[in-house]
Amino acid sequence: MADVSTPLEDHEMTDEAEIQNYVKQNGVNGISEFLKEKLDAWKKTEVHIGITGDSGTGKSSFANAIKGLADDSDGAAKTGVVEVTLEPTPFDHPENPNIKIWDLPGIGTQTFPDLETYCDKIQFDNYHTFLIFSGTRFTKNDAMLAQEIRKQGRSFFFIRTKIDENYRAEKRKKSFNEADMLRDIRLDCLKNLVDEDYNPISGEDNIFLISNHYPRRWDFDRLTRAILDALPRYQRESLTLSLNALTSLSREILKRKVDIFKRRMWLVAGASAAVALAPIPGLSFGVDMVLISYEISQYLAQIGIPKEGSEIFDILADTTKKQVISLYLNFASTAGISAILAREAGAGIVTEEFVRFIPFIGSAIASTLSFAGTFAVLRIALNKIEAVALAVLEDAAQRSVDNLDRD
Ligand SMILES: Nc1nc2c(ncn2[C@@H]2O[C@H](COP(=O)(O)OP(=O)(O)O)[C@@H](O)[C@H]2O)c(=O)[nH]1
Ligand SMILES: [Mg+2]
Repeated sequence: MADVSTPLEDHEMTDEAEIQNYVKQNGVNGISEFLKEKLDAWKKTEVHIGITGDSGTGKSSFANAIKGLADDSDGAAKTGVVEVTLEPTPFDHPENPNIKIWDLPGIGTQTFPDLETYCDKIQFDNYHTFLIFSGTRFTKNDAMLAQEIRKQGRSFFFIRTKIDENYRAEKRKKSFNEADMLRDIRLDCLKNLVDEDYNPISGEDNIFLISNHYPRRWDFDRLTRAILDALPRYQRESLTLSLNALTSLSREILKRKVDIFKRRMWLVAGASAAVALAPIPGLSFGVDMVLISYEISQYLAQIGIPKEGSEIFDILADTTKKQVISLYLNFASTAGISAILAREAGAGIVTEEFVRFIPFIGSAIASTLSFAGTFAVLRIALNKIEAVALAVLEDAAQRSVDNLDRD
């Protein structure tokens, strides 16, 4: 496994600073390749998340849920099988093999006589963050483990699963109040999470009450965001783009995806302008159309616009379906994209807006029509795709069958 303890400074250096350095040393020679490499960085970044907890607490189910997989779909982890994990075992992400959620042995397992043996086995350094699972309440062991993780300078979260079961049981009572129920569960969870001096190990906010079967409810979305926030930058981007916003119907995740694409737009524009390709018909300047199409195809795929004929597409309202179809028509082919670019160029692309990038990649690139044109077409594409994605989310929310409240 790769060492995940690479110095954070590397990860946190801004693209701007890095590219400025590159241009200082090499001029704009090879800048296109350099920028493209940066664009692909998220795909090559490994993310390692360790999940620990006893058998039956919902670890496998969670690994499926966060990837947006049904328990019985291809590539999903087996759930409901009583197995004692003795070796860290990865649940792979079906689309992004670099995202690894690790099924770690539970600390309560007989084979680990003490914490030290357990820690030797786990090797905390190999993970970016830890999720400690319980289906009931946390134990002294969980508390010790969290302290050890903290000592190793890693973050952890406590996850209490199966909230739907509590909900179902409690709902039958006349005095039922959901907020009270959640508060009681939370307080109960906190009880054992204290150190030897009875100081709390975790704040209430670090306990997440979730249901793997109803990820649109309770803390599932908040947990997903908390995990993202605990990761270094490239890992965060990689996991963000690999998540399915529809799983938790999360506008927040959707927005985060869009923001990542917005922030890198100028890298694409830079790489596109750096290659002096023959102009496309109707345009007075050259762009790297292959790169532009590729980037827009990433928007469509990673933001999660459903394909025609897919299960999600079928539940959409007719107006949304039309929007989706027109998106693919306009943005999934170089012909469609060229047409938009030509139209924009006709409307008079302004380059002044982009002088702010001159300090980073120089005016030879940032003040060209190629740069501005690429930027303009990407911005149009992303705005449209975001708007349609919101409509899809809206439809999915309305049509989502939540049978929890039916009976
Ligand atoms: N009601 C409910 N059942 C769950 C939840 N998470 C997991 N389960 C069920 O609990 C059982 C054990 O889950 P599994 O994911 O295999 O647990 P693991 O042993 O920790 O990997 C399975 O039957 C799951 O369907 C949940 O949030 N709610
Ligand atoms: Mg399992």
